[in-house]
Formats: sequence, structure tokens, C-alpha cells
Amino acid sequence: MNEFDPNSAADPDSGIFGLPYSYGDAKLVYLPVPWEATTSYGGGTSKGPAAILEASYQVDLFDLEVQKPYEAGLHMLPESKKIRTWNKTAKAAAQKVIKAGGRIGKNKILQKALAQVNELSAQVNEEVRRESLRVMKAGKILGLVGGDHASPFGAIQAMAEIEKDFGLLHLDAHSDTRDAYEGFEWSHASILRNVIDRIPEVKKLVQVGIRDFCEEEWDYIRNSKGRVETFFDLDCQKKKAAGVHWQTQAAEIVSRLPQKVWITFDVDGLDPRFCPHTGTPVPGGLDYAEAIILIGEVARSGRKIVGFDLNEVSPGKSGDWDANVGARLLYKLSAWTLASQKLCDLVKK
Ligand SMILES: [Mn+2]
Repeated sequence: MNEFDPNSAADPDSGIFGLPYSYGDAKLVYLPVPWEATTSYGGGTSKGPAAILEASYQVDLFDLEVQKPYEAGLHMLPESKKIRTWNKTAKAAAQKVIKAGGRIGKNKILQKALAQVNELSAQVNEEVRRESLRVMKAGKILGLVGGDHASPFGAIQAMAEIEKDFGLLHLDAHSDTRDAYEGFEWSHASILRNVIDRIPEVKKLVQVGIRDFCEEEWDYIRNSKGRVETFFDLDCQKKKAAGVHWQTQAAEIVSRLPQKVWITFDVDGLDPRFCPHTGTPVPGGLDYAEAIILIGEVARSGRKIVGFDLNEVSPGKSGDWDANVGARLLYKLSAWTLASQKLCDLVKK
């Protein structure tokens, strides 16, 4: 620790962001989940955690808003070999179902493939729940790094064992409130539906950036009696065009959240120029700075960010841009989470 210099280039043998912290020293622990079984379009998000780790060495540690978030100790756990193996098996089985458009009918092979994907998905959820709970019970903050958006279900379940009343701030292009998309009970496109239907401790879901959804989801949101509140991207853009600043909108969005907040960040909530290789890119979306302002607003409002996940970062084949954005988002999520828990300085402006 004595030799660690936050101003110099990262030591290649160091941990995430070039930091020297072990699991025991760290207040915030990242759980990488290389899982993308039900990815329906572009693949590669299972390589997200490794790519973000690699890109993290380029991130400068001093933060304009939060100053020295790294001093609380940040550490990334190793990837689970089990999940990696399950991902391979489940992905191969899922491809058969996806090719048939989810219409399996009485086809025995497809029925078996679907059952296998659902079973392995449940296993991943349980593994993630157990591992997340271990971290949380040690008094540490959990930041999950996916994987596709199905990855964090177990972590949110674990959070619900600790916190009995919290809300979700959800940044995404998609509502992810479909019922078992393509027949997959644990599809990335059903993650928030599963959270709302199965985790009663999540009292409120506030969605931002949403611009791709189906009628079933529209109805689900409207019938949720206010438990799901969606700030559609087009509505936000129209307000901006009419002169309502993003800062004003961010404050309004955050005002709908309870005191304790989990942030679930699907990187495709951003404009695709920040994540061109993500699984399901959609035109429109938030600017990088708008996302940062929104996350910061949660902490500035006096709310507590209890944990978070960042998912759907896919490095693609051509360079490391997506991972670079992902690593920076991860650092800002961490910084604001620590600041909201008064675990590092916060420059008040
Ligand atoms: Mn999503």
C-alpha cells in the first residue's frame, strides 16, 4: 500500500483500476458475471467483465465530483468458472429456441433445450444470490458486472434479504418487462418483470431511456398502479427540445424513488455511439454526461445508493471503445455509491 501512487500509471499486476486492494481491504466489491445465455441479437456480453477490467487501468482515479472514491477500497472478484461453463451450455441450447422464434410447440428437442436454459438460468441466479449475500453480509457494497441483463437478478434478491424497502433506478433502451421472452423464464428481456413480480421488497421501479418496448409491456407499466414508472426517452427528448434542462428532469426522475436505491444500468440506455457492440442497440438514448448527472442526482438528493449492476457491455471485435466507456461508467457508479453512503468526500456544488 505504501508504494501505491494514485497519480502514476497502473501497475500491470494490480487490481481493477490499477488499485492495490484485496477483498478484505475493499469496501466496494465487484462481482463479474460472464452470463449471456438468452441474448437474442448481438453476443459478447459474457466477455464484458474481463474487457472492463482490462480497460479499467486507463481510468484516472481522481474524480471531479467525488474526489477520491478509490480510497474506500475497490476490488473485483475472480470470474466464476462454473458460470462460464453454464453459459456455454445454456447459450448453445438457447440458440435452438431462438432460431425457432421461441415457437417450440410439441418439438421434443426444443422443449428439452428450453428446459435446460431455464434450469441453468435458475442455477446462475442462485449462485449470484449466494455470492452477493456473502459480500453484503461482510459489510461491503456490491457492484455486479454483467453479462447480459439477466445477470443481476440474484444480486437484487440478495439485496432484498438485507433491505426491506428499496427502489430501482433502471437505465435502459428496453423496458425488460416482458413475460418470459421467447419462452425463457429468465430472459434478459424479462429481468425487471421478474424483479417486480418476485421481489416484493422492491417497492418502486423507475425506468429511464426506454425507447423499445411492446404493447404487453406498455400495458404492464400502466397496470402496475404506479409501482413501475417509466420516463420514455422520446418524452424526455421532447421536454429538452421545449427547454426543460436535463438537470431539472433528473431531479424529477429521482424524486420518484424511495430513500434507498439500487441502480440497474443496461449500457444500451446510452446513445449507441457509446456502446456500438452492445447486444441490442437502439437509436436515441442518454448522453454519457446525462447518465452521470442522473446517477449523481440520486446521491445529491440525499438518497442512499445501496448497490448497483452494470450490464450488456460487449467489447465486440474491433477495439476497446465499449469497454472503455463501461469502465468509466463503473467508476462513476462506484464513486456516487460511496459518496451516497458517506464513505468518501463529496464536493458540494
Ligand atoms: Mn436491459
